Amino acid sequence: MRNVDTMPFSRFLRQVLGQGRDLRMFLYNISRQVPELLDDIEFPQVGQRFSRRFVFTFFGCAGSTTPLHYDIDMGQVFHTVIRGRRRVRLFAPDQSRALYRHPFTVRSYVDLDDPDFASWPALARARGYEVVLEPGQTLYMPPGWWHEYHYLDAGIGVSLRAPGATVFQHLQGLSNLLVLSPIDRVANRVAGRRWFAWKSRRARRRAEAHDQEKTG
Ligand SMILES: O=C(O)CCC(=O)C(=O)O
Repeated sequence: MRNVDTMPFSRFLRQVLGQGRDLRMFLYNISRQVPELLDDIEFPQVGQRFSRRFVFTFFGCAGSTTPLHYDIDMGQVFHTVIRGRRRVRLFAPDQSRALYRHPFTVRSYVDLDDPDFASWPALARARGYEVVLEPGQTLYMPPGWWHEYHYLDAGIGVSLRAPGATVFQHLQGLSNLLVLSPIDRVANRVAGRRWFAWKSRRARRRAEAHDQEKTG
């Protein structure tokens, strides 16, 4: 999440889209940064209360990957590709243990391209979907759905967000943002690698327990 360079937006676009420089920008909120662009967006009438305050855009060169996670606020997301194809892998929330979710986070660190089933045996049982999105296509991601994006071309995407569909999802989002994530941030600062290793071990134990429950 750290800033690696600072430059005018136009130069960023030229370098990433034109010259293939390996720079990425995620969660660039155009409502805050370039609010006039909101006039170019037609919010679809599909019965959702779309946020106009959080309209996130995503930029990356060919080969960029947004690692496997689900959105911390448990919102509903409509992701539209503006430019470039991207491959998306999706898993339902009930796959969290098979994906070895790290506690206190919404992240998984399994490698889906080169899965190491000796280290992550439960991963063999994970069931998901894979789709290639073309420019102009929109993917709906319900709250808590895991997603990994891989840019097949240099590209731009934009995500419209609506609140979670149930009270439970709202509460989960608040708890993620106000309780779990701050604990994780502090523990990262204090214990760094040891904290990461503890989360990995805990994720493994949960996956094993889940496997045992399944196999009786
Ligand atoms: O386009 C990307 O790189 C990631 C998109 C994403 O994670 C989202 O819309 O929530």
